[in-house]
Amino acid sequence: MDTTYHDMWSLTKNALLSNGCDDRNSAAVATTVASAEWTGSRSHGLFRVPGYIKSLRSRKVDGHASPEVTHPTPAIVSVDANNGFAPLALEEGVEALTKVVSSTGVAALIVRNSYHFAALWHETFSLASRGYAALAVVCSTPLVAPFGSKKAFFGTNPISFAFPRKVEQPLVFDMATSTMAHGDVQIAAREGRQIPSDVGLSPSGSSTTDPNEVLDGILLPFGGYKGSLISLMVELMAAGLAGDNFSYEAELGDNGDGGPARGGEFIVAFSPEILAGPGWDEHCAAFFTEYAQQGDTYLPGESKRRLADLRGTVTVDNEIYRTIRNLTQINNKK
Ligand code: NDP
Ligand code: PYC
Repeated sequence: MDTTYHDMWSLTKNALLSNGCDDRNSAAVATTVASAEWTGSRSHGLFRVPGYIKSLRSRKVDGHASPEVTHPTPAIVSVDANNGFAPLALEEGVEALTKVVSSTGVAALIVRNSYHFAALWHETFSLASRGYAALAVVCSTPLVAPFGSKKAFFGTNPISFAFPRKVEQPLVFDMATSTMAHGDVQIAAREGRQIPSDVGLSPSGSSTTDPNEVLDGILLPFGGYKGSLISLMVELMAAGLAGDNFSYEAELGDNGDGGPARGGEFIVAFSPEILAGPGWDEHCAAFFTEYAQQGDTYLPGESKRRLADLRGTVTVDNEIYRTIRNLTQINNKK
């Protein structure tokens, strides 16, 4: 079916509100979900709403959590999400980080005690739209076998990087460090599609194109040992440096409700104006021009242009839409 940004936002917000989430948290999650679906990130759009609701119903997540922002040093912003969903903590953290990095040139944001089920580009894109380069990482629960192993140990550990441009809209990329995001494998299974043979292994450790076998087995890191090392780095930044759960620790403490896992997020922001000095934009613009001339290259972030105009519709999965509406109605009848 076709639907609008505002309809997806209200659908998500009402579903969360009717399952015990307060207004601020529901609105922050609804913005994350609707923006993802609107810009084509199906694996982290409406598809995730039933999981958010499961974690409210199991009382794993506090839908009324109020994040606390502190500044351990002038260049560090620390946000305790207080057992809430990540989006509200990130909204407040990014606001504080923006103020800090404008004078320090480099600044870090650590979010702790949060439940993360989202795409990361939201926060890096927001920083780059205000003139700062940004790198964000998060880990989750064991889904991916490190290179040399056949046992899930890493999360799908995404990295997002965004870079500002004065005239054009920012460059932003956001990618799982597994060959395919777990959400996309789940969607392929639901739609009865095969997946490439390098995405994962079956429970017996053999190569397969059946997404259900990969969901029962393991995912593989992209790019062999090199991707595996980047995933290792994500664990160390998002858990080791943020002082929160590694993916394996998140699983040990999880109640298995199918919702997001508890953990942290680590973001570093950079001011090109302070680091590179005046003229950084023209210098980088020339680089992007050269990049575009190298062949059939693509500068990631084009999909985010849709956020500038929320008119029109997108096509969403009927079943997911109905499921979310039912999760709202069932609870309203209680
Ligand atoms: P994709 O493989 O769909 O895309 C990865 C990136 O590559 C995008 O930024 C995309 O840009 C860019 N890109 C695509 N094609 C090209 C090309 N030809 N040249 C250059 N760049 C290209 O992402 P994933 O499926 O790996 O991840 C999807 C989402 O899942 C991410 O938002 C991620 O944050 C989220 N995720 C969240 C997790 C969590 O624990 N919270 C875990 C894992 C993933 P563009 O957007 O412009 O198309
Ligand atoms: O799609 O890989 C994924 C994922 C894991 C946790 C949240 N999203």
